[in-house]
Amino acid sequence: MGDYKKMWQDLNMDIEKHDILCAALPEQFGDIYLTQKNRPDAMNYFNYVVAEIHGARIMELEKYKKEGGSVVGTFCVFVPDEVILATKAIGVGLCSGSQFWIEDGEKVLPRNICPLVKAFAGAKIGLTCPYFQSCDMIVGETTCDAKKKAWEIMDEYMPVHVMELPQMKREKNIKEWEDEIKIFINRMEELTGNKVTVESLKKGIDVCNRKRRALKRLYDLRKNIPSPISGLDALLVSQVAFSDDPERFIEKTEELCDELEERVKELKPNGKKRIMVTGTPMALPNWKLHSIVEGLNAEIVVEETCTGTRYFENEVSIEGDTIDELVRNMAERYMDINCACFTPNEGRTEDIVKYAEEYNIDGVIYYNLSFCHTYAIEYEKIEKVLKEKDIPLLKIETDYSEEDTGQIKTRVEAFLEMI
Ligand code: BJ8
Repeated sequence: MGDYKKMWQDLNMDIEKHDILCAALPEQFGDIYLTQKNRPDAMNYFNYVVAEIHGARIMELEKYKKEGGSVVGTFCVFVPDEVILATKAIGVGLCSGSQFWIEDGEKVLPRNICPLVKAFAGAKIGLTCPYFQSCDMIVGETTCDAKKKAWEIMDEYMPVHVMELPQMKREKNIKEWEDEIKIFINRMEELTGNKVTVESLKKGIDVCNRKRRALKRLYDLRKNIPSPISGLDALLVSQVAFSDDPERFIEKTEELCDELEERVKELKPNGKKRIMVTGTPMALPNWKLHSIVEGLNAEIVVEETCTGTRYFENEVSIEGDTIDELVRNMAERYMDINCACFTPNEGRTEDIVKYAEEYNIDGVIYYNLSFCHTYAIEYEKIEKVLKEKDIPLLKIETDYSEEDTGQIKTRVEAFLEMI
């Protein structure tokens, strides 16, 4: 990474503390990613993004802001990127995937809540994340209790806009989400000074749809036996999708897929067990489960998570001549996401069963971040259905620390032997 000290100082960061994080990440990335054999050449771009994660991309954001642009941070796949793009703002998904931020997060939040929430709070409070420092506003949502209450704390540190996500999927709820999108449009217009028009919204929808298509193409390639890309690499691509420039991301992901298409022609069976991961998201730099599983005789070929299929499945229809019609299209697409915060949430079970077949999987690992109650409770339903279908299932509940790595490895090893 280049020398960005001056930029970080201008962003009012805690340089000393941030240096500790900067020193640890390359080693972690090197050990997990660069030791993989026979990686696609096109992954070099994604390696570069990680190497420059707190540097080059932040420079772009800062340059954009100097030119009068706005940057907003998001935490959930329900926040409609289309609106952010339509107001000419840059949206960045704020990573909350490191143990590094937990200590600071616990200064303002109880210890017994999900690490993702503690990490994002810690990243802001400890002044160790340049993305937070670059953001003019963050956009929260009322998904789980931990997030819902954390916005009130975050509000003391920076402007926060909270979208009220309905927790059922009736027609009335879809209409409520339409209203929330409209309120969000107003707030984004106020923040940026740019009016949303039918044309700008259609443009935003088009970019997001093309991004979804690129990710879907990558995932479809993983259906090959064996997959032409490791689960670790595919996860990295998904994680980068949240913060990279969308057009550049689409181009680089399509390049990667072109290369993988060539690879598919040469593939030979590798005897590895094909695993689906389902559950809570894995924000950058959370590579814990993937590195454990792929360190054994297995490959992860699909993630039914928000850093996986839930991010890109289903497109927003571009049909319509008014903002109201386009907002309705968006509400319909977003309300089709099967997050465990909904009741009931049958769609998720159906998705898991469908993917198990499509990706030809041998077993499912249910990944549950500690203290995420909605996903923990939903486990039972999914277990029941997978049992009926005779699909092996292993539940792993964990946080970002390394303390249980050995124990998880032993459990995954036993699971792989069993299937
Ligand atoms: S749509 S999964 S990104 S809310 S923060 S719910 S892990 S206790 S992230 Fe999520 Fe949107 Fe749903 Fe997806 Fe649990 Fe933690 Fe809450 Fe979490």
